[in-house]
Amino acid sequence: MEDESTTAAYQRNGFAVIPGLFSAEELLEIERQLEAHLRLDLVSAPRGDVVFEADAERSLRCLFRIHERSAYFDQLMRDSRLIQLVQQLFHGADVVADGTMLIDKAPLTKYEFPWHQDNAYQFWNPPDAVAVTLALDDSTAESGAIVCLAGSHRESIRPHQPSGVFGASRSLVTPPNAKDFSPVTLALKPGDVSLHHVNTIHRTGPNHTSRHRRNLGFAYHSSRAVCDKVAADQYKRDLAQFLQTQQVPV
Ligand SMILES: O=C(O)CCC(=O)C(=O)O
Repeated sequence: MEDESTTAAYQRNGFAVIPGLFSAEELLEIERQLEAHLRLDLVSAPRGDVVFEADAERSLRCLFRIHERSAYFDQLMRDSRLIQLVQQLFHGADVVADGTMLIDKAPLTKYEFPWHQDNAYQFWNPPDAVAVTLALDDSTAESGAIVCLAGSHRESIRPHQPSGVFGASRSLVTPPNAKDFSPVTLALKPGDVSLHHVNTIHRTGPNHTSRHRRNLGFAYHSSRAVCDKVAADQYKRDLAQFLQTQQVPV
């Protein structure tokens, strides 16, 4: 695996793309496992872990903490290629795998995940943590790919507020100034993987295409990073309270 340039790109920009990390054959197996898992999990997952679209189709938007209910996806999160990749970003520190989620932007869905930094709700200190995204479909500017602001991972965490978008917990109070950073669309093909630093400012746009845009997301932190439990617990309480006041499509 050629990782020197991945690490360099990640350190410079706060994100990187690794094309073709998973083969077509592996993707077929992931799809098979996902289909079987969804059949069961969509009826039994805890209320906060599943978000549906509010339209007539009621298609799935997000499924969180899949690794807690699926041995297969727990293993996938620990795939040696993913762990090695992340370990290099952490300069050899041990990698702790935190979770697996699925984000499915259904055809022609208009919502955005507004600009945010993942550490606004993960609270790692130091911010040695990374989100890994495995594309199951084509992720393009038209289908709502992740857009990262190059170099923004060197920023500290900016003020955030509830995003108002189901599935996206927090967003920046003030959108970033377009002149400060270059936005880069992480275009992915099925089997490609992207990495973004937990402080990188990023968003996703609507899906203007007639096809699904599904991403499997994996979260990791380094053994050097400590979670601010007080902030994390407060965040969980705020989120639960916020969800109670909303008409969450279930
Ligand atoms: O994959 C997506 O659509 C959401 C990605 C995202 O915002 C995140 O990983 O924090």
